[in-house]
Amino acid sequence: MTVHATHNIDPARREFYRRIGERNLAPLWEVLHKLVTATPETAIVPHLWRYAELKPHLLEACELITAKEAERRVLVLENPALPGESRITKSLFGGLQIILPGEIAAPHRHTQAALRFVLEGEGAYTSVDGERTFMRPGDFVITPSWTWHDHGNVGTGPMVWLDGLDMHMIKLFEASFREGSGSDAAGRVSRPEGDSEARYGANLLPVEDSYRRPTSPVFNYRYDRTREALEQMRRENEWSPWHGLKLKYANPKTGDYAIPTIATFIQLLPKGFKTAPYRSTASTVFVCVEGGGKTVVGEGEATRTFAWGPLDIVVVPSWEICRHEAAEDAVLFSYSDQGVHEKLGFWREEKFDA
Ligand code: 1HN
Repeated sequence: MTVHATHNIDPARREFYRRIGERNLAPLWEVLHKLVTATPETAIVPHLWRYAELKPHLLEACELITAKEAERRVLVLENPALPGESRITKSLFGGLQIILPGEIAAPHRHTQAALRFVLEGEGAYTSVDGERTFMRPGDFVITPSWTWHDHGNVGTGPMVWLDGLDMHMIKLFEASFREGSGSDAAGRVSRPEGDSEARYGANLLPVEDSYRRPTSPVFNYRYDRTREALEQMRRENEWSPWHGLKLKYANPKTGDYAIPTIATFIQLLPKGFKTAPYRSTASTVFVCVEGGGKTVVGEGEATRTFAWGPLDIVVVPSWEICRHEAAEDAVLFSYSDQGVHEKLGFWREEKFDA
């Protein structure tokens, strides 16, 4: 959209703009307030994907293309305001991947870091950097930037997970690299299952440690342990008015988010809990892991309400006021670009009274 109010522009100025345009120059004063807005302007809209509506299409995709042919059989969650751009938020990718028994998704690596949040099924593994982990529903698994990874399903039913990637940050900086499985190193299992959990997942860290990535060395944050932590903590009754009981998935070496570019959280809202209105600069994707409730986004005429149940996915844009209500005990997983906002110093949040 061009914002030049040409009918108001003095002809001398218009003529000047035309001439400087030929030199690839333009007047900032015509666009300054469009560029530097008083508050965030979001290109995306809030949206809900109901798992029950998605699942049949995932199964249909299985009949139309093999995992081998697709490389990754993923249905992209497209923000309705940005069709064709493979964006769930401006900066993040979201998609649902399905893998059938006996299938493998061949090794590859890319600069984009990825998370998997397991929705359904069992018997599939992912291997990252030479170590396998079998995934179960609710597990949060990470693939650091430029690590070889592949998936396989040795179980008896389909397995579905959510893929979240820092895709559009990498694209913004034009720093995308990808490598296929031609290399010998690709997908070779070099460490026993459970190795990283033993080294880094027991509140212990090796004194002599060669691990140097900024991403967490723990690559499967298992749901049984996560759920147990929430259940134990709820007894202390320390509910945040804005978040209920909310924990971040942390890198045990640094205390940072598990993936530096993607902030990830798990939160418990007990039955009947209503969070106080809240907004932040991070556009956020929520997944209902258990229970049910609703999310109210926006203000006044533009208010939208999304009722969710297990495995439904809701996206909330930057700076839109948001609150949740739990109709029953609810567990929400979420991911956003908050970690980048914080590291670069432009993170903002606003907490309202209930
Ligand atoms: C990817 O490599 C995976 O490895 C999943 O499972 C989703 C979406 C965009 C680009 C690469 C995977 C992806 C992806």
